[in-house]
Amino acid sequence: MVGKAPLNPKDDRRMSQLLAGSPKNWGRWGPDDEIGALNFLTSAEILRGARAIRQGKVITCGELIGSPTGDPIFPGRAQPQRANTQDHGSYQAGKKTPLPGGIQYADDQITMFLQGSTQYDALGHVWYDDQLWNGYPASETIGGMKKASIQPIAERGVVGRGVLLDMAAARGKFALEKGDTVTLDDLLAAAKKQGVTIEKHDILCLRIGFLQLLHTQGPEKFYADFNEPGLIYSPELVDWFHKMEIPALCTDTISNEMDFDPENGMQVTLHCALMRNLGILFNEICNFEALAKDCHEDGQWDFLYVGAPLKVHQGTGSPLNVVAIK
Ligand code: UVW
Repeated sequence: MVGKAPLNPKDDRRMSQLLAGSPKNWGRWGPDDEIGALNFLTSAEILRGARAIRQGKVITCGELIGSPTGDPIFPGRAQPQRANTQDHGSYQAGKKTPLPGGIQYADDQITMFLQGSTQYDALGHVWYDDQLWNGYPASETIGGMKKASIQPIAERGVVGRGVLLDMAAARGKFALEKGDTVTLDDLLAAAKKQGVTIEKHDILCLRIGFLQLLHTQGPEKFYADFNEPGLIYSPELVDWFHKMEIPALCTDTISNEMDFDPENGMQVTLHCALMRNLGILFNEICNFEALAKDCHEDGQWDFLYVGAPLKVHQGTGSPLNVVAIK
């Protein structure tokens, strides 16, 4: 547990040591569960979310795929590549024959990482100690995720009451920048400032604003010393997510958290504490610009959140376009 002997930076079991006393939802929904905290989103919770529809507004929160200024992408992953395989030019060049009736059509294909745009991580996407969500062995990931893949989440769909907190605005900024941390106190203070109550089983959406800087700063500056601003690990934060039974954490950053913990230097600690241990769904690379603007204007920070990832067999994640309905 934290606060005991300092963690040795060369020790491969540091995450295990840090999270030794951290809460786990393993087994809570049986030995075969693959959707984790989405189990909290019962019919009653979906109806509670539907009660946030008060104006008939629909706002989508997906990032543009194939943006002319580059897509936000975790370092080491390639940009999505979309290319036409045929179009009007193919017919003009005589490479394609129109269909009977003189019909022509355009086709294209895309090569991208399943985590390469607005997306959900499958619960088995990140692990330590050779165990995934619910205790499945890490060997289940080899060649395709046999356990805790995105498919069961896609079959279920993700619907509930969403609440947006504009963490950048709460700090008087357009966007949080590298080095800016977000703690539990920051979350609660932002909610208070916005006049919104985070209720048990809410889908928590955080606007950090950082990804907008990719388009204004350019990729070189944006990716230099890559360490996104955002949530940082604390036992209190993890306990709060656990107690509030939060089904999903959604942000407009690539990792949903500060990549490297400022105290211990470990990477993606919250993927381990929240996703792997509590089964909380991670929705990353959202674009909350339009939603935040609308919430600032009308003062309504809750909405029905709808997310439908693709049913990718054995996928480690899936792109999706999140829909917020007010
Ligand atoms: C990793 O955590 C490695 O990736 P992502 O931020 O896409 O979940």
